[in-house]
Amino acid sequence: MGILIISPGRDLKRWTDALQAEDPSVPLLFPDQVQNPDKITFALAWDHPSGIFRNYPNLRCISSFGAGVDHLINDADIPPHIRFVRIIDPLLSNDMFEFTLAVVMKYLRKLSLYCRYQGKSTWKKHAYLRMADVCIGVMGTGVIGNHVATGLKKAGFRVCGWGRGPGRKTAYKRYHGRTQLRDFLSSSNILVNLLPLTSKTLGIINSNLLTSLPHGAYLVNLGRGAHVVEEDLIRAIDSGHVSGAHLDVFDPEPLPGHHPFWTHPGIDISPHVASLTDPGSVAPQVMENYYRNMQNKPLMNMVSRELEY
Ligand code: OXD
Repeated sequence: MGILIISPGRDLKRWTDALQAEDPSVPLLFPDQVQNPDKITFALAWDHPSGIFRNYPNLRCISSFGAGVDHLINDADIPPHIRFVRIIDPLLSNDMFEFTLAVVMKYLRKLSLYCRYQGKSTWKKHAYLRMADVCIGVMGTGVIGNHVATGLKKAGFRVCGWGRGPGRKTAYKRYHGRTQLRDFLSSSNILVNLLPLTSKTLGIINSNLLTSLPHGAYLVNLGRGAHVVEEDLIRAIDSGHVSGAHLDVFDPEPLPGHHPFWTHPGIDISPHVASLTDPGSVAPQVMENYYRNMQNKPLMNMVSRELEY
């Protein structure tokens, strides 16, 4: 009975406050407070210690703290009957849109360069790009990617998207499947990665993909660090084929202090902050899934363990 919460290193006060406000009668338990592991049927988890779920023989459902579930999919110790659910939240999608817009505008107007100039008291002007000069390619057109692509289109950009299957009708041109990937890439002056990390997308941003982009293209990685083959990205930027990258996600995180990305002049870094799950906004859906799991009802925002997202 109750929700088992596992997220080492995270300050969980806002989460426990939000869940308690939603339903004060539901006990919230951390692993060291669980007296009877047999009673745990529902967990909320992020970056859990591998193998920890073996301690809860009656666990039936694990909710991710966020949109991504690669941390759950990649734990081979979690038995196949345990269902995974993820967070789908309009605030999470819109925060991702706002962050993407900020990064794209920073790139067009060369703001990173001026920040570097400020450090050296340098007064030097450069030509800039306009919205009309670029087409943004959004790779991954699920709930978040579709919201980002639609928002960028509404803001006045030319936008195209790429996803696994044909999918629904969209406000932007959407490519799908491996056969249309090259056409999508050749249209993308700015490539925004919002794919889930799966066995099929691991290392997808490699030299093959990067050379298919138009000369001078810019990469924005908001998916997962492991989507990128790091040496291939550095080589593509050093050769001038890719003009630079904004990276928000890394493998591992935090990005180690000695990593070449930190000092590369073509790379801007943010610490996995593009879109942070808001506990108050998502507590109702976590609680709803807790009730549904207790009553053996169909869950909200179920993950396909076969598709891995
Ligand atoms: C998520 C994330 O998956 O924060 O929600 O990366």
